[in-house]
Amino acid sequence: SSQPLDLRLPTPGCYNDPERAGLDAKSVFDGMTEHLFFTLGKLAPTASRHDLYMALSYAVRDRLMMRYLATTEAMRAHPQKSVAYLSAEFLIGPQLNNNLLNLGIQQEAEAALRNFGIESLQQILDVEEEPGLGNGGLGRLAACYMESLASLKIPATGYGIRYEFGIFDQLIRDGWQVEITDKWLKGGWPWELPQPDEACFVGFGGRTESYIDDKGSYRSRWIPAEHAIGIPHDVPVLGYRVNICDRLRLWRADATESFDFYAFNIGDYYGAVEEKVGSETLSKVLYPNDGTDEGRRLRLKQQHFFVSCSLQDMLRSLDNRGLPVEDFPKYWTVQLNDTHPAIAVAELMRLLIDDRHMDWDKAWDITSRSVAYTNHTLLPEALEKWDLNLFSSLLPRHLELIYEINRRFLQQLRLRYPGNDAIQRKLSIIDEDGSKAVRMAHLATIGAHHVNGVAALHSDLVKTDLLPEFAELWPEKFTNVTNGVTPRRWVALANPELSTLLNEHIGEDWISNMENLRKLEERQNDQGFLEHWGNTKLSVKRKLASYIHRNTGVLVDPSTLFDVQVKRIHEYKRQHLNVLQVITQYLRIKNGQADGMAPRTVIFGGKAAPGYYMAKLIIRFINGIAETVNADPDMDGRLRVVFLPDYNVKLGEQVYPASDLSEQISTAGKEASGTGNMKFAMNGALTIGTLDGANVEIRELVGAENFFLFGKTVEEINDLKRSGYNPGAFINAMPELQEALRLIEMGHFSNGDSELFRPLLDNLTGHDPFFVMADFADYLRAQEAVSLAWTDRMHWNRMSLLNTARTGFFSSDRSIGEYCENIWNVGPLNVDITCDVR
Ligand code: F58
Repeated sequence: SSQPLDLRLPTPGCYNDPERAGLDAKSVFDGMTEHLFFTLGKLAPTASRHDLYMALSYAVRDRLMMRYLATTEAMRAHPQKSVAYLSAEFLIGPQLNNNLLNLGIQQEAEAALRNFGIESLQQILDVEEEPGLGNGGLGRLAACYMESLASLKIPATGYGIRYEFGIFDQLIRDGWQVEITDKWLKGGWPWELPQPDEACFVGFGGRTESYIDDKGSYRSRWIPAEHAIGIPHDVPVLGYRVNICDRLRLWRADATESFDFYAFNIGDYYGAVEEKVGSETLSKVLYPNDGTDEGRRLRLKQQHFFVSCSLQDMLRSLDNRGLPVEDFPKYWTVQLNDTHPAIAVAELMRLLIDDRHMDWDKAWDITSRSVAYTNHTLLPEALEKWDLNLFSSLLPRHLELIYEINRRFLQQLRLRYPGNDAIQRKLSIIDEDGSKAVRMAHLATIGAHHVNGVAALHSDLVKTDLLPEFAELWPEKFTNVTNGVTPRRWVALANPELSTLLNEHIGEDWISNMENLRKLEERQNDQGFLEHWGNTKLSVKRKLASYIHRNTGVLVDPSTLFDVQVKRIHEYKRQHLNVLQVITQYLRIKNGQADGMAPRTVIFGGKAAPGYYMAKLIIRFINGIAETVNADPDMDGRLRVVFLPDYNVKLGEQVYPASDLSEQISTAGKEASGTGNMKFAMNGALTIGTLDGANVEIRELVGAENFFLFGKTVEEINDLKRSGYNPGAFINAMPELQEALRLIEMGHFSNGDSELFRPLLDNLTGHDPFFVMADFADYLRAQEAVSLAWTDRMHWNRMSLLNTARTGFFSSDRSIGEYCENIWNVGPLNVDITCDVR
């Protein structure tokens, strides 16, 4: 008989075994070699760059796993409250460099790569495909928040959907946007761990029925007509230089086996296959809408799918640790990122009442103490409403529960406002004006203990314009958390040149405590330092110029003012206002009236929703102007216009650091916050902007003298609306604007085609819903102030420095700190790793 082998499991409590996951270059190299051989089946001499990317990523993932398991173990041994961030989108961007930075091993990785014949880490980073699991700001915010949660050591899970196809890739053909599918999974994505053992079932459709349970009580239950399975795919989210590692849990839809078998048994092979195909489409594709959203059945299914899986998962985690369901609010705080996950209010009630046999009051107490809701928009067309027929056919039991939530709420209203039927109709969850619909913002507001907007101005407007009666009813429920962005990705990673400068002069502490950038203010009058500051920006601009040349063929001069507008294309964001201003500059140059005008490179980037005609026409418009301007020798050295195709997180990382001027020019009251505005300012760009969203707070912090303000305020816009806005009156007062419009109309920017941009012109000269004409003159004036400021470069550099120094407030660490303190009531977890972490 053989002797038992002397095998050792990893030492309990030691998750940082240096032999298995050390952080020195040699260990990283060894890890890569192992993965090349055993995981990828490759030998080093024949490994491609993609192979090396995969090998390095797996080696890095091993190092995250140590911290991830330590975190899970700590939460099992000492349960404490955890954040569940529910979001239909997580726009996480490239993972490798962020994880290297947060582990502190960028240089070690570079050294390891040199042994494979790779000179710079960048060559490997370039290979990474980003998962585009979001449309824009909302999805990116969720990603920044996960990174800050981990960095602040707050235990958290981000719950979402693992879309097989994320936001489309954008090509530009003949000036038009063309969408192609994003195949982010095609080369294999090394950052996720599927956990099929933790799959959850979700029902759809069918009917409800009453029955008498074994204790003799009447109960309801749901008999769904179909099911899907959610398979969790976990992505570790490591904080900056900490031992805790949170997770993103993304659900992939699969078919239910039980149903397949049933169909096989009755010989309906085709039906079984159909069910499989049907449920897999649930997580197939991200809806590429930005704002306007017609009631799409599949989208509601997606929402219920990921919300139900996530809540079941939270309840199961209590069961697994032997914690009582009644303590749900003690161990979970559930944040709804907009109304997309708002069905959680009804689903948690259903799980507690139908599955756990809890009574209504107890279930409502638990639900309403656990859930909070963040609003991200005031645009009426973007407020989610579901047609009642659609809703009841898909979620009949949820509708019953919503009716009961609503009945109790309306009763409360009746007592508070006797005889006021109008207010009941206005606040009801069910919209009865026209065809009936479920108002998700009302469901979320009634079910949540807190409702917050995403910038000070926006949160005020939520209270005064969007939900005023709710705010009067529950004033303490409504609050503000101004958005933030992570300084790790958006400065430390994206702008290594600036980071080095900062580290040398004020130390590295700003990376985890961004208010420390204030120390820079001491240098604001130091000529040598300001020169250094300007040169640093210039060297980053050179890199972007080379990217532009490689990707668009346009040669741009890095010494010109880089004037940048990158964000989703939307009329309210007013890219067309920017273009009209460019045309004016073009005309001034043409007419020899351009003295004192700063030479500029005007850069645009952003995707349009595929069904949003006007947005797509704006892209065509930008490209039309770019073509005419860039081909005109009179413009040489004075004006260039560039449209960067396929704007995404990766490209954003190149753009923000290389910008001089940040265009934040939405119609006042329309942009809830903006987050790009923050990324620009912290990287030293000056803002030209309206008093909208977080622009207001940026201006207050950096100082009015370091910000180019223009445009009508929310009140002025409202006054214009009330008095019957007539864009013609503004146009008539501006001969230069008339000339610009006339040129467009003549086809000057469309090869003589006078029809191409007509819908745009008709829109602007007709009803001009976003007040482009009303703000044009003041915008032009502000742009002249920009030009003037650019002529005194030292002064410009000083303003730029002050923008960086004073925007530490916009770190997502500050935002998350406020959520923890004012909304979630959670604190940090101390993960005790017995072995030392370097
Ligand atoms: C954005 N919303 C806001 N929605 O427009 C922006 O002001 C804010 O800074 C940001 O949220 C973060 O708070 C946004 O990005 C979407 O992309 C939705 C996706 C789902 C369909 C409807 C639009």
